[in-house]
Amino acid sequence: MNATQSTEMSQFATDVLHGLWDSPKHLSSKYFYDDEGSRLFQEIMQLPEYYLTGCELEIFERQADDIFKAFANGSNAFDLIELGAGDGTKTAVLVSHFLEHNADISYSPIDISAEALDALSQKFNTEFPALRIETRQGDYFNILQSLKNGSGRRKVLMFLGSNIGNFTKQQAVDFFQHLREVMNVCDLLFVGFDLQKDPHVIANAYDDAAGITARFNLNLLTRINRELGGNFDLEKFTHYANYRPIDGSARSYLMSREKQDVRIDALDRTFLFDQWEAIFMEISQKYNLSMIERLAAESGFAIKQNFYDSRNYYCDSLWQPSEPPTVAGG
Ligand code: AVJ
Repeated sequence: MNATQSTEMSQFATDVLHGLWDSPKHLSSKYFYDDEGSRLFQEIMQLPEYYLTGCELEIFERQADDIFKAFANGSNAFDLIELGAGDGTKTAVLVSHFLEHNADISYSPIDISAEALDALSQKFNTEFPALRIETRQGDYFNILQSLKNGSGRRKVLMFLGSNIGNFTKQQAVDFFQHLREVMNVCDLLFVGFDLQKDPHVIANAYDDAAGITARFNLNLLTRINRELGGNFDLEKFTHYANYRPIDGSARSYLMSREKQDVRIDALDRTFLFDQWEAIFMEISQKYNLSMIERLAAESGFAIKQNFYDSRNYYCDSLWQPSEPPTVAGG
């Protein structure tokens, strides 16, 4: 085990301890993505109920030219930097269009998963042999800091796929303010937001008929069993998701079917569950336009252009810095 893994492990252990000792209990969805979790998320993206991926793909396929013009902003030379790039399938649609139009671009996908990045760079190297691509594995902010005065070229940062949905309001503002700090005034930020819509459509996206989302959530208990020596019995938990139209949040929980004790050796603790006690697992925030505008403004950005799919289910929002960054600590 290398240093990175052991720090990560203790952070995981600390977070699990805190989350299960807390009341109400919670675990963080950022730990969903081990190898099995990443595979299950790929399956989720193929589900008929999970409309998000198709919406963003439609936007990229139909509006690639408008997106290119907005990114280029008069100069077709820029560095594309993608946070949480995953398998890069959707981004490939944009990159392909940009290259066909003789864009002078480089592509830097950043992801926590080395495996995902390997697959991505193989795919991009085959499809786009002339593209300059530099994958970076690890935490967004450490890497971004190093990009700050990188090539001296204009940067277009991308945070796609409604990944922002997993952040609370405050986490989202903090995140975008951090990004603002490493951006120059001419750089751009492109963010994918899932929009508020018929609540049945949203509720079904997080409670699919095939039960893949349930397995995706339960997989975190399997990960705790494997990595922290837990003895969760998956049969004794069931997935529950709901959508609150009042604040636009979809939430998912694992419910304890019965009163039970769960032992986790690495934490040297036993956790008690009441019958039908919940573990809060994930928030997937849905936005409307005024929420997006407010979030941009509070983070030091102005909206340059919004791109919607044909059903108005989803919005890719292009932001430009509106003011000098507020430096943390004064
Ligand atoms: C990867 C955060 C965009 O919240 O829609 C999918 C994760 N969770 N099904 C989302 C997820 C349950 C997904 N994001």
